[in-house]
Amino acid sequence: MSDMILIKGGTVVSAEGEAKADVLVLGEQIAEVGEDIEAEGARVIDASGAYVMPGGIDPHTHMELPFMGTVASEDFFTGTSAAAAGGTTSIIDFVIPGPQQDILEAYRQWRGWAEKSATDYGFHVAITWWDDSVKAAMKTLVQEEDVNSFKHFMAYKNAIMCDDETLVNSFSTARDLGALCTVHAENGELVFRLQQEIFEKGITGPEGHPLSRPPQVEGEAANRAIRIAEVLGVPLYLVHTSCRQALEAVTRARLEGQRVFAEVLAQHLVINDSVYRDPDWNVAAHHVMSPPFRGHEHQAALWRGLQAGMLQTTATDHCCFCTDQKAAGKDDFRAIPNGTGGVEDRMSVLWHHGVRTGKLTPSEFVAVTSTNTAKIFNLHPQKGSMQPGADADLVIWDPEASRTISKETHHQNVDYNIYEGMEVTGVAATTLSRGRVVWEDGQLKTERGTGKYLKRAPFAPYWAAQQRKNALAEPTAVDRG
Ligand code: URQ
Ligand code: ZN
Ligand code: ZN
Repeated sequence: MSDMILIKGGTVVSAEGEAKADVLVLGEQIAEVGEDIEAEGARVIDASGAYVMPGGIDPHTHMELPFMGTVASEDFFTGTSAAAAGGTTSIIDFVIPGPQQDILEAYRQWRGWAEKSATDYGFHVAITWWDDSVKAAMKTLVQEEDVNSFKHFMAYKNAIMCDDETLVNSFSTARDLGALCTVHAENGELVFRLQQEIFEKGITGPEGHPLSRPPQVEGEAANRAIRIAEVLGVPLYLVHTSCRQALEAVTRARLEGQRVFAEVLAQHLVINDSVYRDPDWNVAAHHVMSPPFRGHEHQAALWRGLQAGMLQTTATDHCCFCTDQKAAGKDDFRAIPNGTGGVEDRMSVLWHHGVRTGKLTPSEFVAVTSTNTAKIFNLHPQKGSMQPGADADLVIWDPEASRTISKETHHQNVDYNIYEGMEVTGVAATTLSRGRVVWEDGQLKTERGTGKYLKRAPFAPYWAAQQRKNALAEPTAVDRG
């Protein structure tokens, strides 16, 4: 394989804008972006009529996650390969230690599993319990393992849920280390109570799932996490924001000057809660994820939030459980493993429903699928950038090609697709991962183990210091006038 690739005749799109330009890739990096580049001996890829963009970064996946008594069906090789087929070239997955499990041991476990990845990957590490050893482990992770974000599940009581004491301890430790705190915002106590009440009423099927997790439950937790972060002076990132109430909490905080970021999942934008009323139990169960799919009012709010920059990133929360795994909850919706897939489809779904409807420009598409994530998680400009010197994680995007999403043709290791039958225009024609062609002509060319661990340095101390200063501002003098 040539280690010099010249992508000719395309329109280069970055988060800053777009222009007709060629792109020269040397080895693993972008060497040059400009007009009429010549490079003798290079493999030439014709990109006329196509966009050349940074590969997608999915900041929220769960490959081979042990969860709710089973293990997610997609592993790091199949998952990163499927991602590449859809134009996504990096993922940030989650290390999720069990209650009382040694954090560093869990981290090493996940690093081992991820060695089979075909494209680059990083990790957020979940803080699921607390004592001094956890505090010490957080320091080791930031300073020796280049992890700069920690995850907190405010739901999943009696499993991985964090109470407020753990949140406060972890948030303040993260602040002192220059790390970003991320949260799954749902009030786990309320979910637990509502699940019991709904089940006792005789509602045992998947339709009970959204009833037990109404938007208020997410809004409360989002607001609580935001206010805890405000008092402690630490930047915060909300994963899978799914409803108006959580978005309003984020918007309020951002307008008050707080450093709060929020992610939206492609599936929450385009699939609504009617899926839980599907007469086929399996189809309804396939959509059991948390937070659940919502009504149109929420979807419209999420699109507006994305357009307005209140939601900065898009993700998938790719966490696949096959039909027979979902069947564990046949008689009790509380036992249906929570999770849906879509790592392969995010880019096409967002292009089709976002760019082609005029909600997003191509540059905004790049921002919300790649560059913003790279910036928020300190991967920029190595990732999410078209600058010389950046990793050549690129997608040659055919904006006019169409495909019908289906389990019959997808590359994800799961026996259904939540977007089944959706026709999308805008597809990844060719994908490069650090200069290697991993997807072209409808064929995957990924290799097991070629992905590299993404080191993410901590943030500059002023990030948190500024917020702390704001939070603890000196009281102003009494106005006696
Ligand atoms: O809550 C999550 O992000 C995980 C563990 C996956 N499942 C889900 O329903 N979102
Ligand atoms: Zn979650
Ligand atoms: Zn998740």
